[in-house]
Amino acid sequence: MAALADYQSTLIQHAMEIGALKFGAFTLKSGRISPYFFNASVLSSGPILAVLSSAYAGTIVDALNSAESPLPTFDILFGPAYKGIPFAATTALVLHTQHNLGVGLAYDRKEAKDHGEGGMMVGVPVAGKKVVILDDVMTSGKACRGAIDIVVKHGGEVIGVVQCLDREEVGQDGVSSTVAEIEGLVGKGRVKSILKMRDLIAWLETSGMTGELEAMKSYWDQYGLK
Ligand code: OMP
Repeated sequence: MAALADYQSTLIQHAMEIGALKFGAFTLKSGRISPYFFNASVLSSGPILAVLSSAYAGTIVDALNSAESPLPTFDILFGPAYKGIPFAATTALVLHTQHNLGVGLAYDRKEAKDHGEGGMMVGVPVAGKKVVILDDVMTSGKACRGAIDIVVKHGGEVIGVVQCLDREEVGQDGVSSTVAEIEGLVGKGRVKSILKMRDLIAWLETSGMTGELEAMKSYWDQYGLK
């Protein structure tokens, strides 16, 4: 396992302290029973948003500069409702203040508004623009696929995806990886994440939480990347 970068262990440490990362038995949206759950909605204070959005922005900038699998320059960060919205907003702000990179912000509503400005989309119109989707957690890729569909339906081109946590699981067919399935839609090497499941395992290896570590490894054997 590769050593964790400082920002990764800081984020895991904060997530543990505030109960955003929990170990136990959790039923996921996909129906899989997981020994851990990452609840990004708990990441809701100024200090933790600062840590998180700096990590998202750093991941995006590294991806733009990557030699192996660069992310093309893009126009808009799209945060899917609901949890993606504050994270995309604070990350767009940090891209500007810390990296001198100006991108637009867009997000969707879960229910169409039938008065005022109306519609499903808020923020900079995505039509004809290059869009990066920014969201919390990827498991089977269902949520991510939904976000891609929305952007495409409104005329945008999705050129990348950034997640807080890639759980590195096999996709809905139980065979190919979720990342490979999503990269089939947005381009190879264009699904990026701050943390991966292997980083949580690496962190557990240094923390002395042996029971949790064993449970994580057997989950990986069942649903992890093949
Ligand atoms: P998929 O749509 O299967 O990729 O699952 C991703 C979504 O599941 C996230 O957007 C969350 O709503 C939720 N989730 C978590 O928030 N944390 C987890 O650790 C696991 C899940 C999940 O249900 O798979």
